[in-house]
Amino acid sequence: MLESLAARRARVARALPLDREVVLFAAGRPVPLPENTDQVYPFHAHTEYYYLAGLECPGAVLAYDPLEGPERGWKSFVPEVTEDERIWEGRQPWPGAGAPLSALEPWLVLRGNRPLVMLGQPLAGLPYDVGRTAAIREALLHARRPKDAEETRLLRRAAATTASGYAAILQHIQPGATERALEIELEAAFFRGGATATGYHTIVGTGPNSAVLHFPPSARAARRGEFVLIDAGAQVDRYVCDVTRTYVAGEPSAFQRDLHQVVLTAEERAIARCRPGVEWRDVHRAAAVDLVSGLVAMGVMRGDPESLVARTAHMLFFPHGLGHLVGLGVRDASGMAPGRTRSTEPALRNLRTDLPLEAGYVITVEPGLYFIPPLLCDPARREKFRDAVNWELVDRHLETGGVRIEDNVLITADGHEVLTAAIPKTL
Ligand SMILES: [Mn+2]
Repeated sequence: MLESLAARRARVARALPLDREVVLFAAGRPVPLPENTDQVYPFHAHTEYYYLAGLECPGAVLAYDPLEGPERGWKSFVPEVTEDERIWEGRQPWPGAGAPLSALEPWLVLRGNRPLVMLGQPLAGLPYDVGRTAAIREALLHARRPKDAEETRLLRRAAATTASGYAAILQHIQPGATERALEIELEAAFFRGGATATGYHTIVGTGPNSAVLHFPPSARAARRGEFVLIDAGAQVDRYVCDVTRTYVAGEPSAFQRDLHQVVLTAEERAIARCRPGVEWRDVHRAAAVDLVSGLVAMGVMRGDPESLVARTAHMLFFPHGLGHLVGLGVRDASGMAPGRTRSTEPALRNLRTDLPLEAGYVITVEPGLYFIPPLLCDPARREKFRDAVNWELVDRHLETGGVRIEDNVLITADGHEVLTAAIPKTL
């Protein structure tokens, strides 16, 4: 076992508020496709298992007994490789991975009268303590937030690979390029650059599609002068970057340049605010004010930016949160600080990430401004924000699409480091 994994297990064991419970972390099993095709969805060991076991092993279980202590209390169980698996998949036993899975039951029987905490993908037919499991899961989520040296190393590799993809795509951003063709070029470069997978489903949106927050690439071709928004990242050994850049196919208009610059300025100012101790909700709110100030300067919105944000008017053009934690998966250990519930402040009610930043966190910073017809053509919103928006100007730009710029930021002891700084973001 990697030294770093042993250290990680001991650190996590100390962070979990355990008494005499027994804890299992189960990897889960492959999920067959609905038809009888002999195929399964790509196997992905449950994050709670993978983080502590480092194995992409179907059916495996990691167990922890707190009465035996943070160093000695861990035991790994892996299924024995079947003859069918050797024949059809060429699978070999996992070297040094642990005891056969059949030894799990006797291990549990020895500890039979103690509460069971079931993390990862629950094992079928094994009753567990639901309340204790929820509490321990929240503590584990929090303990996973600061990235250790090995995780940071993998994230730097994912960032370099992601940068190689974005470098390769630039020459292809031309009028006539389809969203699908751009996706293919980008992902091919990710894989050539060492990616083991894409981090998530690549988003490529041209023209009005650039305002669709999770747009799956289509056969639509970029027309001259349209926005091209790409949100994609490479994955290296389960560690993921999440990057967005917005380009124009051909020459940008003055309006597009202004919109892009407003988002870029808000993004850079938000990154500058990232350091330990800062509340993420405050970084989000300040970015919303920066975005609204830019829209006021462009004549799209009217009024005092602070009060417009307090009235939630920014959500007409910036309807999502400023970012989320990223690392072991695209929304790694995101969410609330322990014990915190959603803010009741109207401008912050949709924030799903609400915690103070700490050294070791890796967080996306991704402001955006979009012309989203379902939001902007809604009569109730038009009435509520009648005075806050130049609706005539908005109507002329309903097909414009949107701009988002996203980087991944490592919080350091005294500030931050942008892991994805090598990817150019000027128009
Ligand atoms: Mn993101």
